[in-house]
Amino acid sequence: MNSTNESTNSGPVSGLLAWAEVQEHYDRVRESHLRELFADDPARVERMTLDVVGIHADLSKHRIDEASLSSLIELAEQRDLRTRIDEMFTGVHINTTENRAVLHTALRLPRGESLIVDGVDVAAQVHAVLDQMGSFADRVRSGEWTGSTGKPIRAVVNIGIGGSDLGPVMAYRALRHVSKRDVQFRFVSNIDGTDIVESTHDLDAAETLFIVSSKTFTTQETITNAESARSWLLAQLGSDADVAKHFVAVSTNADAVQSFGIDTKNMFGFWDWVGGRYSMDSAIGLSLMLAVGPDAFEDMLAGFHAMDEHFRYADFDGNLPVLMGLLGVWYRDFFNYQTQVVLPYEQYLDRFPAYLQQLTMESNGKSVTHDGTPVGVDTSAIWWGEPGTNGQHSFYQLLHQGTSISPADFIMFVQPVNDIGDHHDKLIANVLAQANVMAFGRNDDELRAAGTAEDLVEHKVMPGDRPSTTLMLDRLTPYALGTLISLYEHVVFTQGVIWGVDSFDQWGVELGKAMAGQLLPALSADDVPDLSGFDSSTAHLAMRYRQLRGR
Ligand code: G6Q
Repeated sequence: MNSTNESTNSGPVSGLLAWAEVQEHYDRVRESHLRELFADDPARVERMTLDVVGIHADLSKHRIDEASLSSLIELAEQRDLRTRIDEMFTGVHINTTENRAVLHTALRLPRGESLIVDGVDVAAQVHAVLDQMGSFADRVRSGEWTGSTGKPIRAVVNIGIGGSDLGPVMAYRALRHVSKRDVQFRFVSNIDGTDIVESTHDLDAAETLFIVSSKTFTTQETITNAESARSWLLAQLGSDADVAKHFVAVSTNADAVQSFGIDTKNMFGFWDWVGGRYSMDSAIGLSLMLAVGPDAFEDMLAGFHAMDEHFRYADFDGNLPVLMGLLGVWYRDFFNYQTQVVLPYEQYLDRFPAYLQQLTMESNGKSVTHDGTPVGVDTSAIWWGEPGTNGQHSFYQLLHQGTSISPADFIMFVQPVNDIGDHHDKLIANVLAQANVMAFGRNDDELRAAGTAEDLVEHKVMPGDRPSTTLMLDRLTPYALGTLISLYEHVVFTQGVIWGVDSFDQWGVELGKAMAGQLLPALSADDVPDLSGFDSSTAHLAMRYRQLRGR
């Protein structure tokens, strides 16, 4: 093997000496069931539990021992993770294919701190926009800002997609319990006309504010939805209505905002060093701030920042994002587990798995390293999930007895937001039970001892040895939410560094967009289009569509 001890983040990770050592540990540890790992090490839970900025993280139910975990940490050292972290936090252009800094951590620097990047104090810029957002949010929330007829705003509709939608809608849903309940919040993303129609059909335009959220302000879905929103508004309020009272923009593209007809004084800016999927705590979170208010938004930023500091400075052996990131590599590349499931036992986090799907898979669903050579090992797992306990009545069967193994992240809160009856104790009993059964299962001897009919024993065997992390937090506050999101951002970062990929580009989504752009005129043209440039299947489907639409 072409092994080297040198620190490097380019080229295949499998060439590192530490990779071979991790492989050796895997060959050993794979033979031990979690039952044995627990039996052999009475101090295991204590040793493998971390308390990090309000998150009590139990990593003991992982198929790993001390020596193998140390080899993974050595891998991170050899991949120079520490330097890469410093580079991210200080504004080095680590998004190499787009030649950009990656500074979402600057979005949550405390007021008064400064961070000079390329000669500019980006922290001061961030706080200037936060102040602009805060005073706008106060005006809307107090009723001082009114629509064109003088009515206060009772509905806020965020129009955006991908990174300009998933974060805001996830966080809004997570923090509904601290939101302004007399204002409705809606999120429109899909180009499917149903989305904008269903999101506006019961609203009074005179009381509605649209936030058009788009970093580029060129995204087809968002601009199309924004145009339809404007038509809907004018249809209700008359063509001479003051549209500026009902539309604000969040963007980096002032020219495009202006040409859409939105007053740039009602535009909230951010910067090219904020990636879409890392932008929910920038001005892209304006809808969230309108919902929860500037103070709660600031609390959330403080949570983000606390986790940032932990990630930046904690030793790797006590660094939660690093350890969770390395465990992901361990399972993906050595155990060959292909998916990772996220199971929040908190209804308010119902969109958290969807949010994480973009964060993880758009970041690390890559096949080449920074220098364009093949990664050579498997990269991002497929992430998925649903809130508990709903999933227990559907796909958990596969988690427990299926032939594919999905490591799970269980997320739970000690204090219920809605403390009614014994709902919460029942919820917690379920999450603890599921993690227990995944790890330890039931073997045939135990089933027989419990009197199970012989012909059902094999059906009821629960193999166990299915790993999970349990994250226990006190209560779902804005601060706690910030820590959780930041945790996963840095898990993704850690894994991207190990694999040597650019976690901040997304070239894989471009070709489909370009192809849709080429097909659109062919679908709507009056004359029979020339589809000879397309494959016969696409051409056939396009022609059938035209025919059935009477074209
Ligand atoms: C995120 C991606 C992508 C992006 C959307 C919306 O990292 O780049 O999901 O956020 O395509 O882009 P705009 O904000 O430019 O409309």
